[in-house]
Amino acid sequence: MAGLVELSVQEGGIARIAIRNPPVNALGHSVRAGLIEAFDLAAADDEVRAIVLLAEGRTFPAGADIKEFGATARAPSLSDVCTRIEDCEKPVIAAIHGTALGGGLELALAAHYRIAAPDALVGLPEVTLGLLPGAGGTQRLPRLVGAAAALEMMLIGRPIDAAEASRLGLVERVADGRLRPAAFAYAQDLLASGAGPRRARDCTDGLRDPQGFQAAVAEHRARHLHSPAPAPMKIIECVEVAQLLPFDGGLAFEASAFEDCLQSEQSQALRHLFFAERRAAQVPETATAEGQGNERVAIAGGGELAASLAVACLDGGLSVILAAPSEAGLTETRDHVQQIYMQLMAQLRLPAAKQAERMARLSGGIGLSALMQADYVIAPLPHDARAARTALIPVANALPAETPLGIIAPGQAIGPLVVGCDTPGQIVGLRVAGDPHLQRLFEVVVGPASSAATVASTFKLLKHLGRVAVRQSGGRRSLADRVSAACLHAADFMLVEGATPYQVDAALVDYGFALGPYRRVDREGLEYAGTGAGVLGEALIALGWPGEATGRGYYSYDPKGGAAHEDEDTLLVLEELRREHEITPRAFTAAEIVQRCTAAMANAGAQMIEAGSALRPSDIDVAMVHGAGFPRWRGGPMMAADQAGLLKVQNTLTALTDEDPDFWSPSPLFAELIKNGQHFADLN
Ligand code: T1G
Repeated sequence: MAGLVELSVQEGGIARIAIRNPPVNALGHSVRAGLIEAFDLAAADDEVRAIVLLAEGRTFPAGADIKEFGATARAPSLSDVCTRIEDCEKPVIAAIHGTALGGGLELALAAHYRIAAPDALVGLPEVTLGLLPGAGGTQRLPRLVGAAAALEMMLIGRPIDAAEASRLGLVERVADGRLRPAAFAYAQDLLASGAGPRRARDCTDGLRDPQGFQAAVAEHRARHLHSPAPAPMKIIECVEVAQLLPFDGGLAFEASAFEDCLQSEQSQALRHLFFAERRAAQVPETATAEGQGNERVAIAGGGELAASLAVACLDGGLSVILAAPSEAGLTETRDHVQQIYMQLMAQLRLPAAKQAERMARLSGGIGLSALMQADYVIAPLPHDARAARTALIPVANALPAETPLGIIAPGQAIGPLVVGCDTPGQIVGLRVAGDPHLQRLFEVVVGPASSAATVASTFKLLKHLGRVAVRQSGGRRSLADRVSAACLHAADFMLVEGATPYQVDAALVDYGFALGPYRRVDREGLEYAGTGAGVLGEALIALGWPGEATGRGYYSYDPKGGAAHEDEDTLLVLEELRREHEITPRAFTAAEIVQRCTAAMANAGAQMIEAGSALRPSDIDVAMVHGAGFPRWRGGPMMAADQAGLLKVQNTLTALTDEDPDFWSPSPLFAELIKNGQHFADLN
């Protein structure tokens, strides 16, 4: 059993089968083989009368080993293991703690009985990976809990707690003390009562109401008709089959559906992002420095951004000190924090008791002295470079040299900002698109002088806050904004050549973006594009275009979301540019719009890899998915380029180079990877 699965027989003839595969007891091949061996031995041992299946460490298995997907599947499959467990002639009790997810919950469903720790969570999140529960979950779960609850769990993928699982009949007991003694006591009770194996495959509780079952299937089918990934509809089909076919027929159907999902580009993209989000935290600095503790975070300054940062830290369980310049500022910021929590409570996303507990961890002070006790200081700075330096220097120079200082200075490079600070090594930049308490992505801007300790402490803090942190260096704007600006630039060229902003937006929304680039400019102003956004943007700005001042886009959408209409100045500039470049306007297909915009984004990403602004292509993907609405099931611009084929993307860029060599010339990285038969993924 290679040590990953241990079998021992306790007093009373109860076998203990324990999985030990840190960090999350993923059900990789060795674990699966070990489980088959352990159950064979336990079944053959006459001394054994019942079996308790449990896991060491932080959690009952959190799923199949996602790293194995994409490689050749190796027997025994997890479905085989589940069948082996369910077929056991002796009662099998699964003792669930931590987060029993995916294949981990399926393993527990194959057991005959389930007992959970009070704080355990169980769930089937496969759909978030573009997959479906492929180890019998789509057949066993509906038999236990019915179609409605089963579909809810599998299509949303969100775990439920032990109490909810017990209410649904998914677990038979919730331990009221320590899990293991309770599990063995449960096994004794079952033996004493003469209870034998109770197999989910034979359970009909969830199939008792055929009409209700079919209605739930029909309702979810209608809801997921246009899902871009195959998994949701496949899950619905598997659940439908659970009612229509014998169990083994359903298992076979599920296996085939699982394989279809596994091979889909959407699942490959979603699995890529799962690891990309975790890989982003692997930065050179954490190899040489240990981040320091971050129990107390101080926010220097006041206002809504400071309040949102405070909420993000309070939600992460930290103590927060608001260091405002004045009593009035402190009161205002504190009120903002209160308003945010009131809003979250109104949305039923936060119980009142939790809000009170968090507010109790919020304190405040006036001036720099309030910062001195903090383990980490965050300082939002003014947008103007001079004002930013004026605000930064006293804060930085008042702090102890080893206190990490994360500054938020949109549109400004870190290097020039820290000139005049006594210890620039303690400073990094933070970039967050939107409200920090709602945004998962933080970009960590490493300045030329930023120390490894400061960077490591920043990544440690952001991990503690459950954020996705991506390292970047150089440049005045975030990785996401730079790639988004390239998309807008590519779109501008097409406007000059005859496309309309609506066609561009519609094509990219159809591709999967939440907003097209022009709608986004209209809503956010050129903030994310900045000057040099594109030939049209530059021409418009040169004409003193009002949009730059009013934050309005090249043309304005009806604020109520109705039809858009072009602005006169936009049309005039377009005519002028067409005359100047002797362009005859032509129509563009949606496919061509997407091809050009995605090629421009991949090229911008490649250039940032080459320049060392970003560590790896998957960091660009994470930044774009979380920071710019790139469709998650496409994996990000670099993954999309790999799936489209790098030679094809390079050819798109080359064909456009005459239009503007500076913008369209393909990064040499394309030729290098193509020559070696590699992909961007090989650089991750
Ligand atoms: N496979 C492989 N590695 C995994 C893993 C998994 N299932 N889950 C986590 N890891 C690694 C992760 O990459 C990281 O590695 C480390 O464990 C800690 O994870 C057949 C098909 C369990 C809630 O989708 O949701 O079962 O970066 O940083 O924040 O039907 O991990 O340290 O090298 O996320 O405390 C279904 C995925 C799989 C659950 C813990 N299961 N995992 O969160 O730690 S498909 C899932 C999570 C399946 C079957 C189907 C979270 C977590 P490293 P972490 P965390």
